Amino acid sequence: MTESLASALLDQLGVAPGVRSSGSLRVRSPVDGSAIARLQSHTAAEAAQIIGRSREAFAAWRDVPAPRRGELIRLLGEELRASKEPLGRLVSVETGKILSEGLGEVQEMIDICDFAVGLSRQLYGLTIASERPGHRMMETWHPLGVVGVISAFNFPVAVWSWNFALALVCGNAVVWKPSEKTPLTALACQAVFERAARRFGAAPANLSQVLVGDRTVGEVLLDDERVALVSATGSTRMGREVGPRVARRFGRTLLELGGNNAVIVAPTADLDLAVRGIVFAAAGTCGQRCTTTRRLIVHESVKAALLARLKKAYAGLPVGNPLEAGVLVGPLVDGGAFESMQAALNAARAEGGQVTGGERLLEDEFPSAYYVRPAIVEMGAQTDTVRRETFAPILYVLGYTDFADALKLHNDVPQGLSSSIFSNDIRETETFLSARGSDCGIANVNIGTSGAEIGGAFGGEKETGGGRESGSDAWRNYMRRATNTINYSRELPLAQGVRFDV
Ligand code: UN1
Repeated sequence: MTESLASALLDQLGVAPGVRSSGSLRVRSPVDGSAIARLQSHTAAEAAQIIGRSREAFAAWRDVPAPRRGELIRLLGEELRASKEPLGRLVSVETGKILSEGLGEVQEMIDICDFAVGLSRQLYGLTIASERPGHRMMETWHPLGVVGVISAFNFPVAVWSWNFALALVCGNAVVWKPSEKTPLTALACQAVFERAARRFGAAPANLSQVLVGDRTVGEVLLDDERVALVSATGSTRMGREVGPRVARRFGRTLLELGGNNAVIVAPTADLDLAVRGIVFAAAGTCGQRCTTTRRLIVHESVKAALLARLKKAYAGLPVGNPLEAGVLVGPLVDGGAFESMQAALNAARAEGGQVTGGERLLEDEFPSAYYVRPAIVEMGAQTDTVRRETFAPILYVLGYTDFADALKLHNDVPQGLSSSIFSNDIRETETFLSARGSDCGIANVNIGTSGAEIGGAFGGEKETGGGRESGSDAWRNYMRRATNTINYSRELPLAQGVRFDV
């Protein structure tokens, strides 16, 4: 069933049938575990050729004025609007997220295109006062060259688009290595982009290329000196390898790694909002967002009431085929994810945790897919298991009485992506947002940890990797800064008053 659906969607999106039916890389849908395509992986030698072609594309593209480059991204936004429905559906088939979230992901792509179009006229540098008479200083921003994008299965297209739209208006060419779990949506994006490029007319060939395969092809991007920036989204384990390896050749990296995001619920919290915010962020997307809420730090005075409501909401969550209306929680991506979830739950039990939910569901209907009841785990302390990111719907619950302790617990994990507080006490909320509050890259008040808008910079601290993508001034990651000093006088004074008369 999913195979024919995937096939119809790929046809509609313009991906040629030939490329999806031969080769040894088998793509499975988490919806029912069935194989939906077979792709040919690139070899390392082919990857190197792809990088070479990207470099040539860059050499032509950097000469195109940035607002013209923006026009290509404007057309990409139009093509994405036209393809939103099939692409969103394909995202659901390939990742298992519910259709509304699949469509939301495409909307996120459209939004970043709009943002990048505006940006294409705003790649500003500063003008700086020179200490020398008859001199002027300024900054100019230039493209980097080839940008390698390594993306994860859970946001298979949005994260690429954050990188791609900005990288292109900044004048770069992009080589994209999608997760081997989700290469079909990548091929679809490539087809959509090619339609935009044809309408644009004058775009150099190979501005966008997709590398298909497992980590061995991705590794070519890490080691090839022609790749100026590697933007990688995935696990901390992956980032630990990518960062030093690219740094060894002085390449740049932009890392978006694991999160272990917490919500603090204070005594003054609006519990109606908190319940809705927490359930979406903790159980939505089957716990497979890097921004998923994994820890709940709740004041003892409201803990029992909040837990009762959360357990009730969890028990009633419609778990099932993500393409069906009314379903709110789809499957885990695969059996490996299911095993990691069970291992974490067992470890938490051994540490004294009380687990509600977490069991496999719908096994009869979908023997090769992994549906679960999202889990709530009441913990007596923030143990090693709680401090680890498990990419599954597990919400660890910890109590607190003193706000300072809540903050300490909050920050006492290795990751630092997203965070939020539900409170109507301005002292608490402002403290949470202050320098001694949340140590994360994203800190929210009275909304959950996930579902960030594209306008802000997205990313986090500590083991999350420090990168910032998407909105605000994240575009600077895709450019290099040159400082220029221009002498319009007939003298040659030296800076710092140095005399060197020849
Ligand atoms: C991710 O999970 O890798 O903030 C990205 C969010 C989405 C992006 C998540 N806009 O949850």
